[in-house]
Amino acid sequence: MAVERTLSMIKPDGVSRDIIGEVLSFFEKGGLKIVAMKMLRLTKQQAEEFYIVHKGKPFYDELTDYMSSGPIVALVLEGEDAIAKCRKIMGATDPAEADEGTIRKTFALSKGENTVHGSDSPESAAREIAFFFSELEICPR
Ligand code: IDP
Ligand code: MG
Repeated sequence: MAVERTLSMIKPDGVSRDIIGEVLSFFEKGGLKIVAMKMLRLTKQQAEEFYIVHKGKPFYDELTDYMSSGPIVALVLEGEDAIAKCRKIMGATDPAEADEGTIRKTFALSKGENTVHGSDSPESAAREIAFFFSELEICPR
């Protein structure tokens, strides 16, 4: 296992329900360190670019409408095996299939409005971190 970085987001349903702090606690208690963080609202075009790998899928338009519907919090998380660890803490995409004690089981409203994002591979993590943050904005600790 190596120290990795991953890109996470608290999606609009998490920000609008004022559970930012609770979601961050899941990551911090799960052994991941927040090394960068910002709140912003994506435009539809930016959401389409971020989720470009899903272009052509039936949920792409709904997803990018939703992700540009309100503010999100973008995070870089760092730790041993951070990519897999973050996804384990989040739980399955569909909250109905997510394990007990995960963020999505606890908070997600639906398969679409599922509270958090986490990168799925080292390649995605590198692309997604660079989408939101410059190296200067990341604070290793
Ligand atoms: P992930 O976020 O668990 O990696 P992906 O398959 O990469 O899941 O899908 C990206 C996002 O697209 C999901 O988190 C969810 O918000 C949305 N999504 C995925 N599948 C569906 C679906 O079948 N209906 C509605 N939204 C979906
Ligand atoms: Mg994904």
